[in-house]
Amino acid sequence: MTSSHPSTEFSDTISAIVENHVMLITINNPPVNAISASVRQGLMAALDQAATSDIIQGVVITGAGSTFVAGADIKEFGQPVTEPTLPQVTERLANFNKTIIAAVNGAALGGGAEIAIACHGRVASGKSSFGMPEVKLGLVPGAGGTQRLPRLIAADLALDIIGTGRTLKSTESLAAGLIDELTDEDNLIVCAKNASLKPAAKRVTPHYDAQKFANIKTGILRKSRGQNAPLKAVELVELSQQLDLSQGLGQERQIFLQLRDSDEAKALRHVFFAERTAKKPAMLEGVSPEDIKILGVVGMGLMGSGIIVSALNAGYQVIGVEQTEEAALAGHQRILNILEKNLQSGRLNREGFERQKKALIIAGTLESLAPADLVIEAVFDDFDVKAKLFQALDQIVRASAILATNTSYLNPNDIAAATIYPQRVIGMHFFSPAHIMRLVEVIHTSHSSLEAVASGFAVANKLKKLPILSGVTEGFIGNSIFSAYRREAEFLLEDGALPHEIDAALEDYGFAMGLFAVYDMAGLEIAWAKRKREALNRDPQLRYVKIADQLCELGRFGQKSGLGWYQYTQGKREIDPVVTELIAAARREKNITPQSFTKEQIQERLLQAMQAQGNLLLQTGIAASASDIDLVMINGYGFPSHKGGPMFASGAFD
Ligand code: 3H9
Repeated sequence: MTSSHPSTEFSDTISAIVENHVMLITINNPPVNAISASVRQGLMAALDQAATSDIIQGVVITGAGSTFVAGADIKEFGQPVTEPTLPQVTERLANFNKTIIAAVNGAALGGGAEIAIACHGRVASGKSSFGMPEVKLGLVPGAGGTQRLPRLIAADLALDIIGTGRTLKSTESLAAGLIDELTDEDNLIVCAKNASLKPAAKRVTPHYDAQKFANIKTGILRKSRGQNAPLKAVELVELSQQLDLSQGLGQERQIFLQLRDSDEAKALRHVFFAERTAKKPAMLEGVSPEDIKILGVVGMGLMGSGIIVSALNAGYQVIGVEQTEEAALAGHQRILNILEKNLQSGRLNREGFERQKKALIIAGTLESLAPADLVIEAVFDDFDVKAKLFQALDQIVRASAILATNTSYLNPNDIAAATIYPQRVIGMHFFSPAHIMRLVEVIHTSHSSLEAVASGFAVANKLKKLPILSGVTEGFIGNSIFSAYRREAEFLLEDGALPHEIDAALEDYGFAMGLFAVYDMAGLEIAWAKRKREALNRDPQLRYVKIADQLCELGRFGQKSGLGWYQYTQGKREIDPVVTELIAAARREKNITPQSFTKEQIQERLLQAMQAQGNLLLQTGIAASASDIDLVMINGYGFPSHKGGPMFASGAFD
C-alpha cells in the first residue's frame, strides 16, 4: 500500500513530499540551487519534521532543475553569518537518526558536495559531477569537506580535488567511491528512496598512497604562487589524517572564516562575478547574433591553427585556407598533432577525433570560403595584406557573412572602411596559443553592426573562450594597458631598479614570471621591429627608454640567443653586468640619480600605470567596465587572479 502526503513548503526554496515512508526534500533556488539562508533554514525545518515523524523512515535530498547544488551562495559572503550555518546543516545530516541519501541530479559543487558527502549515501545520475572549487574563490571547503572527503575516499584523491578545485565526472566519482550508485536520470529518485529505507552503510576510511599524496601536495604548493587558500587546503587535509573528526571540523571552520574575509577571497569573488557580468554586455542586450555554422580561417600559422582547433572542438565545420601547398601542409599537420595529443590525453575520444578531422576542409584558394558564415583572418599583420584579403572576400562570401580580423595592432576601422560592407567587419583578437588561451577581445569598429559584434561574441562563447568587448584604440584593451605597464617598468630601470629587482617584485606579487624574464623567453626582436616602424612618428617630447633597442643592436634577442635582459648559462638566468652597465649609462646620459625601490614601491608604480591607462580606456569608452579590464589582464597577460586584476587591486571597486 502506498501512502502519500501533499508537498510541504519549509521555506521559499525548500519543499518536501512524504511518500512510502520516505521524505523527498527538493532544493529549488534557481538558477543553480546555491545554499542561501533560506535553503539552510528550510533544510533544518524539514529535518526537524523528519526526525520526529513516526511515518518517515528515510530521507532523500535532491536539487530542482539541472543542478544539484552549486555551493554556498557566494553573494552572501560579504555579509554577517546567519544561523543555521552550513556546517550546522551538514553536521545534522551526518548525525541524523534516519538514513539520508543524496540524489545527485547535476553538479554538486562546494557546499553542495559537502551536503552530499554528509548524507549517508549518494545515488547519482550520469549528469552529476562533484567538485570542491573553493580554492578558486580563495577559500577552503567550510562545511566539513576537508575532513569528510578524505574519510570517504582515498586521501590523495581528496587532496587533489580540494587542493586544485577540479571537478569529477559521474564515472570518476563512482570509481573513486564518492558515489555509491550511478543510475539513469529517470530512476534516480526511486533508487535513492530505496537506499534511504536501508540502514546507513558502515564505512571504513580507504587507504591511500602516501607517495602520491606527497606528489600532489608538491604540485599544489608549486602552483599556488602567493595564494593562501591552497596551502590551507593542504594543511586541513593533512589534519584530517591526524585529528579526530570533531577537532578537524573545528580547525576547518576557523580557517574558513579567516579566509572568507581575506583580500585573496575578495579578489577572487570579484573575478567570479566579473566573468558572469562579462557574459552579458549591455551593448549587446536584445541583439540577436547570426546563426554561424561554418567558420573560415585564413592563415594556418600558429595562430590560425590554434583558432581552427578551438573551432573544431566547439563542433564547427571549418574551412582553413593557406596560400601555398607547403604552408597548408604544415598548418594541417600542426592541427592534427594537437588533435592527436588531445586523443592521447583522453580529452578527446576516438569518435570525436574522427569527427573533428572530418569537419576540417583545407583549401588553397579563397573561393573555397564561399559557404562560410564567418571568416577569421590570421594572416601577416600588415594593413595592405589584410585589406586586400577582405576586399577579395567581399566578392566571395555572401553579403551577410561576417569578416573578423585577428590583428593586434592595425586599425580595424581602416580595414573595415576598405571593404564593400564595412558593417560586417569586426575584430576577434585571439591570444596565442589560441586553442589554450581563453581570452578573445571582440572589437567593435566604428562601422560594425551590433549583429556582427553579437555574432563574434557568440562564436567566441561557443569556442569556450572568454570574450571581452573592446573599442578601437592602439592595442585594444590588453596591449594598450600592457604598453603602459612595460613603459613604466622601463622608466623604473632608468630611475634606479634593475631587471631582476623588478621581476622579483612582480613574481612576489603573484605573476608567474617577471616582465623582463618573459621578454627574454618570447624574444626581443619583434617588439624591436615594431618600435623601429614607429620611430618616425614618436613624439620627441615624450620620455623614451632606449635600453631595449640597445640590447637588440648588440644582438641580444633573449633566451634563445643566450643573452637578453639577462645572460643564460646552460639555460640558467643570471644577472648580466653588461646590462647593468647599459642601464647605468642610460641614467648618466639623462642625469638621473638612481633611487632604490622596495618591492612594494615597484609593484605600486606598475599598478598605478596600469590603472591610469585603464581609466583612460573607460573614459574613452574603449572598455565597457573596470571588471572587463581586470579579466583581460588576468586571462591574457598573467596578472594574478588572486589580486583581482589591476583595477580591483588599485581600489576601483572599494
Ligand atoms: C562554498 O560552497 C563554501 C562552502 O564550502 C562553505 C560554506 C560555509 N552562489 O556560471 P554561470 C550564479 S563556496 C551564488 O553563468 P554555468 C552566477 O552568478 C561556492 N550565485 O552558469 C550566475 O548568475 P547570473 C563553491 C551563483 O551554467 C548564475 O548562477 N561553488 C553561484 O556556466 C549562472 O552561473 C562554486 O564555486 C553560487 N555558488 O555554470 C561553484 N554559482 O545569471 C560556482 C553560480 O545572475 N559556480 N551562481 O549572472 C559555478 O562553477 C558555475 O556557476 C556552475 C554553472 C558550474 C554551477
